[in-house]
Amino acid sequence: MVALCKPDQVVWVDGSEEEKDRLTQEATQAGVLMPLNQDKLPGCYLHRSNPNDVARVEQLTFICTPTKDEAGPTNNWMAPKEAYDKLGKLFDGSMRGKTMYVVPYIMGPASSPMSKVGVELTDSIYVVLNMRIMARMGTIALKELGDSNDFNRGLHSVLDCNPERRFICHFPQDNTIWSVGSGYGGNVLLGKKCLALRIGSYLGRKEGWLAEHMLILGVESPEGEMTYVAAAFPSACGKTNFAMMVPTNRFKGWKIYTVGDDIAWMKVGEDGRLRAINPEFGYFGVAPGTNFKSNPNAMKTISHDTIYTNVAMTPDGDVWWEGKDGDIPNELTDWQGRPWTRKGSTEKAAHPNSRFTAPMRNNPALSRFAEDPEGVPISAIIFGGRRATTIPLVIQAFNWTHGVFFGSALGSETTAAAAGKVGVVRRDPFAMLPFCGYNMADYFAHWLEMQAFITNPPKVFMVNWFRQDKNGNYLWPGFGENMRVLKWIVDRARLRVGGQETPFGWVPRAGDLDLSGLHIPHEQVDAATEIDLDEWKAELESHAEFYEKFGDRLPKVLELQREMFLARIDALKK
Ligand code: GTP
Ligand code: SPV
Ligand code: MN
Repeated sequence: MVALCKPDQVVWVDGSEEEKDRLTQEATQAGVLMPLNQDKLPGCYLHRSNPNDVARVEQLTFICTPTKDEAGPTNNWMAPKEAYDKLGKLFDGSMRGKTMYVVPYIMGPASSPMSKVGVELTDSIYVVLNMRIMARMGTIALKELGDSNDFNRGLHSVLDCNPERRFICHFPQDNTIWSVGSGYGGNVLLGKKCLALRIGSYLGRKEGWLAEHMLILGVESPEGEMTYVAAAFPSACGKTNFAMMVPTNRFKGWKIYTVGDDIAWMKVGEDGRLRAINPEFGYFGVAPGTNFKSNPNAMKTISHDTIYTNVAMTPDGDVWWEGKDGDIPNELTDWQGRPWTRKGSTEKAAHPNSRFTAPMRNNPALSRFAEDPEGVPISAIIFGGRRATTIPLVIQAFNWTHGVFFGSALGSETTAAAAGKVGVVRRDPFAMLPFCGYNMADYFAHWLEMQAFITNPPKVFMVNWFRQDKNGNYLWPGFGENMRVLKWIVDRARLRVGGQETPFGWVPRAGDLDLSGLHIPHEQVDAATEIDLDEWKAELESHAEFYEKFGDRLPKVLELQREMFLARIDALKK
């Protein structure tokens, strides 16, 4: 790769504190990082990306399997040879005058049977400093690798950051990722979406485990009973917030512990239970909307040793974004470095997909099992999306197959986490649409097959925190109030609370959801939990178009489920 990219020098990173200080100083001198107010935010820096490079680019992300069918209808595909040729030309000489950093890293706790080693070669000092937060990196990874040859080969160059020369290519058969032309998180921190999800899901199918876009949390009752839950919500749909939730006052004594906030690797343990680890070491979280009321644990987590990307800055070197606590400042520097005033500016001061990169060990709610090499046992799996209509606050699948149907048909409104139009409902199965590294129909089949290996499969649920009234206001208050829903989920998973059967699953009966002390009108809760047969009919009919993409490859049982639910509606409406 050195012969290809022709860097001026090669630096092997070791992950030490001294190295961090040296690289931070270099990045500051080069203007890649700006020191923030070190009294308020010790160890914190601001990075402003190229304005054309602020989110994942799904149309430029490719799965390069030998055949197009292996990548499937939901992925962009490029033949491996074509991709290597095309990107090879772009990498040729791309690091002239630059440093190539060699970044060895582990996804997962050191010496966990579930962990994987990667090596990312990059010419971006910003990538190195972010990787150091997001993964266990440096000497520790070389030690983990030993003399094995089994590691992910990652190559990254920012080039001139031109969207015309931007490609993120995955070669699952080669355990290789080539990323060029971007400096943005999900496109370039190759351990995260590229390895842990796209290559990971491919390996998971081959090796019999699951790589998922899921948070993992532990919820502890006042009596000390701990239950672990994994939840898949699409990008910018509430995973980090749910994983760090501080329960509403009504649930004094209940506590949420974070195991992971974005990615779960799950396999069946020796006890026959589904066990999950978080392969990451830090959080790459959405800044807007984060405040001491919505997510106090995140605010504490990002108060030191954090890299901020594309947020606004106050005159005294503090950070700011839309939805932060306190009054809106009169004057700011916006995410592009331009002056911004409260009275005069119409654009947002922080980019809607501005982010923080913070060490997981900063999190006051970090689970003491977050680094357990065996993972935590999962009792419930939750799917959720951002849906203004149709999907109720919570509903439980009748069984595992029905749960896989829930996941396969998940829909959500698009967000700023990916380039493109925001707010359009699209199918985002298992919140994995942009992250599944092989044919999505085979992925559904893999999920269906997993049941055979799990002695006591987790119960499966669907939630929606984002249903709206006709004026566009959220019906459900969300955040810490989501504990009310989680409590029902835990009790259902432990078979000790009632439910009401509907044509599409179990929902709480009146009285099953603890609503005491919730200061919203009863009708509003009713509207958030309502199941409208006409809306569901339209929903199920809209799944057909999505399913048809997969042709015969779609597991038959999923289409049968869809038709059965439609038939149940018709029977009810007679
Ligand atoms: P990625 O990092 O892109 O995968 O996002 P995520 O799924 O971790 O989403 P995150 O928790 O960062 O939340 C995204 C946005 O949704 C933020 O602006 C939150 O404030 C908002 N949000 C999170 N939970 C809730 C909720 O319960 N209700 C409402 N109304 N908004 C929420
Ligand atoms: C997401 O978009 O789901 C993220 C941010 O978690 S990124 O790392 O850019 O993918
Ligand atoms: Mn994510």
